[in-house]
Amino acid sequence: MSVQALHPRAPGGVANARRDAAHFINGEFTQGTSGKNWINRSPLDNSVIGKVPEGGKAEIDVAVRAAHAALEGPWGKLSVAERTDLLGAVADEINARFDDFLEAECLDTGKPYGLASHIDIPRGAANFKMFADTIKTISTEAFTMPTPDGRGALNYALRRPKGVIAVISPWNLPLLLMTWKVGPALACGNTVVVKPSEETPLTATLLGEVMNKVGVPKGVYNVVHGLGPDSAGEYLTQHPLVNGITFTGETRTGEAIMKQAALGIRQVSFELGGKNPALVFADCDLDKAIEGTLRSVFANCGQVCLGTERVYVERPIFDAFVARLKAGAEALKLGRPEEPGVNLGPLISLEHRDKVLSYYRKAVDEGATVVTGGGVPQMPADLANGAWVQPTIWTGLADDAACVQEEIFGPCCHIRPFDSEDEAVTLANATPYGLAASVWTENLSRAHRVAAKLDVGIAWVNSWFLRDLRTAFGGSKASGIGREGGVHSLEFYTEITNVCIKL
Ligand code: NAD
Ligand code: 6OD
Repeated sequence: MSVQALHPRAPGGVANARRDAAHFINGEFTQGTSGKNWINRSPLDNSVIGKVPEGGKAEIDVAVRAAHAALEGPWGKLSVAERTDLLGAVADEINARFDDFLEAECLDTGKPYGLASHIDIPRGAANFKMFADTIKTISTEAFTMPTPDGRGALNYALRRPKGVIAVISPWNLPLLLMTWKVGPALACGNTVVVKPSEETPLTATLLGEVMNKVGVPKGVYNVVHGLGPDSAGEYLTQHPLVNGITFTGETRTGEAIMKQAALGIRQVSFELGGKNPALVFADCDLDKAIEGTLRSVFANCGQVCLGTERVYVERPIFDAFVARLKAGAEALKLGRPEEPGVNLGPLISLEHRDKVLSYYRKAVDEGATVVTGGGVPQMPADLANGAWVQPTIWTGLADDAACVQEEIFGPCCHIRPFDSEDEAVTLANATPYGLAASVWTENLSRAHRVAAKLDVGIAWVNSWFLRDLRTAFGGSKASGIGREGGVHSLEFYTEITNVCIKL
């Protein structure tokens, strides 16, 4: 049965829509057998979006067994061309149902349509297209070798699917981050069981309709909703028929999942937290640096793993930079997703707002100067119960302050002056995280020099979140394990068999 048919779209934007979610197991939408569910609430105003069933051991077992069986079914027998054609059709169908995905994503997250229609939904489709293209063109290595009898031997590598992949995804870019893993997993011939974030169940469910519509065989794409510990997330990672676990989320959750993955020695691919720096040199183009930093700090209400929370600015332009970033932050328009001109939504939940506000208080306790924000904005009455916070900028914190060291995941940053390139690099590298950084300079030599010294997986120069999907994506240190993107995804989603033929 169609999720859309169960819950027809209400007129008037996301405010009036109501939508329940369902598991999608072996090609069928189901409420499962646990009898448990929770209420999904809108971060805009805390109103009820709908019910979500909580999967337990039983639902996970059925889904994983369906995924396992599908490996041997029609899916496993498709040629690469047939498989990638199907994934191309998935991408086309996401685009054909763009408005449905947009509405579902903005219902769950409250993010502006302007953002989701430029990033979340197009990338949801592109993630299938790009990996379908990659897998068609990829070659494997071959080595000839001498042998004592003079006849030699030939080695060549075969890439084979890893099997059933558990995909555990977060709430900040729900469709984008889930398909970033499902796309390559399916392109490589695996099957998946997805456990979306409990905060954002709708687009993963909707994707089930797309899979059925274009004819992806039953059991290839499965979704089980639930929580993490002692719920669907933990049961999925512990299931013995799961062959690999790909996870995006908090570093602490990654630690728990890694322990779970140790059972049966399953490989993990982790995209974790960050405390990303921006380095703004006096020789930058200040207009570009301000525009880019406003995006990197405040986009998606600061809930982007790549987002900037630490800004280091060379002293001669420090005051001007702070003044202009403050003006930009204060010009951001908060409101409903569909409202024209809105570029800042709420945080994902009241619970997350409590966490962000606790850092807002802590910053003051730690001696920060609050340049702007620092609290809860005055919203119109119909949004007063939502998870809104003010865009916030601090200066004056010590380098070891909690607000400078710990990931907050909100629309906030600390700005600190520096006096030399070496100092800027040292400050940038001085956290346990190593995900991304932005460097703002018009000096080409400096750009190359600094980028090479940053302990991060992704270094942008004069840009932020500019993505070529063929490039390696991931973090170093506490920000992750492994890289995904282009051919790098194949390292995790395939197993290599080396065939050695004695001639
Ligand atoms: P989270 O770690 O709380 O949850 C992520 C997912 O893990 C959810 O689906 C959750 O239900 C599940 N989960 C929780 N405990 C589990 C357990 N013990 N076993 C199995 N599954 C479990 O993260 P979040 O709050 O949803 O997302 C925000 C975090 O994600 C931030 O730290 C952010 O930096 C990080 N993130 C990283 C990247 C990246 O690419 N590096 C991208 C997006 C988000
Ligand atoms: O662009 C991507 O592929 C990606 N994984 C982005 C992650 C953003 C984090 O919030």
